[in-house]
Amino acid sequence: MAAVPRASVSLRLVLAAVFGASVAAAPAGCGGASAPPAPATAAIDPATTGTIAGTVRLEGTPPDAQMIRMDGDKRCASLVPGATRATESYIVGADGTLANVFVHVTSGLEGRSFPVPETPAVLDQQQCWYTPRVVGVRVGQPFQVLNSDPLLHNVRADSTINEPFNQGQPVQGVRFSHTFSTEEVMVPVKCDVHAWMRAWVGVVDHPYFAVTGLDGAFSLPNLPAGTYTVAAWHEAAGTMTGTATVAAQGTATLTLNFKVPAA
Ligand SMILES: [Cu+2]
Repeated sequence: MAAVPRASVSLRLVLAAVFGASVAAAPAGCGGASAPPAPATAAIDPATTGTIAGTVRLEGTPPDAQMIRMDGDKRCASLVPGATRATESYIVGADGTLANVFVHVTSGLEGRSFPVPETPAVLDQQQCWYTPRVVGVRVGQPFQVLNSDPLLHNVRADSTINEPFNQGQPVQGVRFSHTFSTEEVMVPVKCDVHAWMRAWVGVVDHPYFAVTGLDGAFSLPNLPAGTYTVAAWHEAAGTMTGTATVAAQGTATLTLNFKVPAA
């Protein structure tokens, strides 16, 4: 495949490996009153697919983390060394790589539908903290909230498109299962008992999403050859998009650079 040029223009992409006919990018759209997941369209021949891969970085210096006191709930405090924990609004690795970014395709997949996994996506509560902080789930896929702590949590999803839920979980090991009915990026999740607990759920109706780790990397494999809009969301830095054109059996590189918002 062709060599991959790289640039890092904020709010725009970089891409490579252009091949064959491209699909015009339609306006990004998500949410709305989409119906229950349609039956999956015909399986995609792997020989016709490629990958969008890249890295998300943060430009600028983020505000310092704040220390959270967890001694308001003595049982939380007993689980956490020092009874404090730093906020995680920005988790930045070497060279500015940015973690906890939800990356997903927002256009280019029109007319396609995909099998929905039966395996649940899980949001855990451990030591009075959500793990992971950002999680993706498919429309129609089981979403489970697990309480691994020996104390009461109350998980509240403040969704604005899907039906919200509010569920007490008083017992260690209990799981609450929910299914989202339509796309929503992102659904904020909070705990009514512990005000510092924060998580976000990205609900999409296709398998092309990822959450970055400390290396800022993401990969969206098995995409049919074509042109796609890719959106990235971060809890503090906001949202941005890029575009990439994928060739069959090729890899398009997409660099997404967030800026620290002005205070
Ligand atoms: Cu809690």
